[in-house]
Amino acid sequence: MKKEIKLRYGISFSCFLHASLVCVLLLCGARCETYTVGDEDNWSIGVNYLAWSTKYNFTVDDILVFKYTKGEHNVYEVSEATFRSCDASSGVVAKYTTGSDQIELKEAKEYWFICDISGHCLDGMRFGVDVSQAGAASNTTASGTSASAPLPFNPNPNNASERGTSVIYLLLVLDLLLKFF
Ligand SMILES: *[C@@H]1O[C@H](CO)[C@@H](O)[C@H](O)[C@H]1NC(C)=O
Ligand SMILES: *[C@@H]1O[C@H](CO)[C@@H](O)[C@H](O)[C@H]1NC(C)=O
Ligand SMILES: *[C@@H]1O[C@H](CO)[C@@H](O)[C@H](O)[C@H]1NC(C)=O
Ligand SMILES: *[C@@H]1O[C@H](CO)[C@@H](O)[C@H](O)[C@H]1NC(C)=O
Ligand SMILES: [Cu+2]
Repeated sequence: MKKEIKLRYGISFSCFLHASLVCVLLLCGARCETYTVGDEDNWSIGVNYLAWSTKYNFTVDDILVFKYTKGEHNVYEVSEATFRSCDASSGVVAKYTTGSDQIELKEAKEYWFICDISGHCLDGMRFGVDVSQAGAASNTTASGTSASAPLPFNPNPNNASERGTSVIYLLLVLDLLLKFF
């Protein structure tokens, strides 16, 4: 843990020096979380997604992954009214059908999702998430990590997703290369 913090401060320092695209990517890499909808149950019938959606606090740039067998389900982003009625003849914002749909929560707002396969929405394949601005909700007093950071880099005290961490390592290497060549 200590090593990781040190690494992140190292990165934030080189961020400060470079103020580069790499830096912008790093900020996202450290902050974004990826959530599999339904956790190990994936996106399927017979799961209480309203309960699932209250398990986490979602912030801007988080990613929702819907896993299901292509053709058996789908994912529609819809309006709140369509979420409530389960009638997707109107109010559809976006449709996803690949079976492994990654949806980035880009804005601080409420998002509503349903499955549009006949009957599935009414059977519980629907939920909403209220996405908050990054930083607004996270107020963890982790020992010595957050208080004294003078740089615009906010190390997430919660576990970063594996994806985020590997992005950091990749970009750290990139950043070092940029320094030396
Ligand atoms: C959820 O999806 C993953 C990967 O797509 C798969 O390996 C796993 O078996 C699925 N779980 C269930 C309960 O279907
Ligand atoms: C979400 O945020 C609320 C208040 O901001 C907090 O009480 C709750 O514990 C948080 N939940 C999680 C899973 O972090
Ligand atoms: C964070 O927590 C501290 C005390 O624990 C409190 O004084 C402060 O107002 C909180 N900040 C936010 C943004 O909630
Ligand atoms: C963070 O990850 C470690 C292992 O990578 C795990 O043991 C620990 O429970 C996780 N903590 C939280 C809050 O998820
Ligand atoms: Cu379905």
